[in-house]
Amino acid sequence: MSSINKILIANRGEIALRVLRACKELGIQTVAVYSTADKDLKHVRLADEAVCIGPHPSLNSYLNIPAIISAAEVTHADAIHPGYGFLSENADFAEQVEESGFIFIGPKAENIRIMGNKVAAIEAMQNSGVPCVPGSNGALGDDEKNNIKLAKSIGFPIIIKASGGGGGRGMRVVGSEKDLINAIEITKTEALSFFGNDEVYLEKFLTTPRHVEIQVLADQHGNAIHLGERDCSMQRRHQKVVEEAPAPGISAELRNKIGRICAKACKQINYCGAGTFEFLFENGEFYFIEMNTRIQVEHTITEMITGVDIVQEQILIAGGDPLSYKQKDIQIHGHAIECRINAEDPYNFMPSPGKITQYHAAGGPGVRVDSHIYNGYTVPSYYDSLVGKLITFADSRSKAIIKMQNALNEMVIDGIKTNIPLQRVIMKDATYKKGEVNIHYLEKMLGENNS
Ligand code: MV4
Repeated sequence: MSSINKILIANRGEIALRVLRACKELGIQTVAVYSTADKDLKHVRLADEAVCIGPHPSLNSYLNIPAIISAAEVTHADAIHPGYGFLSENADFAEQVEESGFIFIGPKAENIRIMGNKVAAIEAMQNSGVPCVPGSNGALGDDEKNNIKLAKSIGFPIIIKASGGGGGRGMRVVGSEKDLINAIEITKTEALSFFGNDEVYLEKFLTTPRHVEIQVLADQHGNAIHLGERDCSMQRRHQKVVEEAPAPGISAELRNKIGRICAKACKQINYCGAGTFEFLFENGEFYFIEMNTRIQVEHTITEMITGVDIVQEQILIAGGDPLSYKQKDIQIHGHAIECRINAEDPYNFMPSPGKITQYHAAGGPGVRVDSHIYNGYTVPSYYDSLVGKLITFADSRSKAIIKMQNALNEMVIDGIKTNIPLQRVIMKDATYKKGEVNIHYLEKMLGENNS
């Protein structure tokens, strides 16, 4: 039985509500923490206790480690769930949570630290048999001749990435030898100022990949399973817009092959909790790029096709329970799509905070809405613009798309602008319907084509 009786939720918005619901279903008491701008959040009202941890700037509240740990102390919480963003992949936070006598709902600090350093992450994965992009296999040295030789042997175009980066920050594509040395120098200088670490590495640049990621779960007893893949190629400026599971065109055989490799890698590095292996997928091959050590926004679609409550599993694992499922218990059924609903202008993407005057959520069989908004709620301007996730589930991809078209038409959010009109366009798009979208598709469709 789990040693967790009370969880502090160190996040806000829809994911805080998602974690709160998981706690309630497990019979676990909840503590909400909130900034002064967030006293009206839905999960704050539903939590057993709520503690204001500071003013609206994230640095003074949701990123304020002493304030969060103090809130856990005064409420006698047993564990802290970090959600996504904020402190969720901060190894120092995970360490301080544990040193203060609380359970961090996530992997050990050491694993978070390794995955935060992309050179170390790739090295660990390569040693565990995960396929990686051909590249420098480590940080670049100072020898210019060596670096040119290396790039030529990989073949242009190549991409230079900062070891401290990730999620699209600190990268530079180089098309030919003449630009290489200068690009390395600029990327190093930027990396030092952005991440405090000037380590950079080099990879073959894949020109038209899809973004396909594998969800894993691992417990403290050496068990690890995979829950299949998600396709997250529909993105703009490294912000995912639509995700789906399973990925179009990936066979059960290919899924099981890459999934087993990921689960085995988890065991080899003593990984624990939920995790995501991010791959680029091109010409039928997977290339590892990064691992995320947190619950992700798009975990919902994997839940729909597997029936596994990933947040509940995170909590049970952190409490010391073994995984509730063996690999053979995991079956993939049907198809799920998630449309992210953002408070933003659907044409120029400017944030659109403000008061929601009318809210009617879509519904019906196979429709899931994960959102914290309600009639009269004011979306603050200080945080990211995600106000909800609309998820549909059906027995085929084409039926899930039709369900999503109808659900988007049913959804009413008045008083602010949302990207629902853009999502309606995407769901009618012929290339999307064919399942032939790569990571550049949406920006091209929008006429932006900037990368
Ligand atoms: C790449 C790549 C092409 N080739 N690496 C961007 C985010 C970060 N996770 C890694 N990224 C990329 N790495 C190689 N060797 C193209 C991207 C990339 C991308 C990846 C996933 C989703 C969206 C993207 C958008 C632009 C570039």
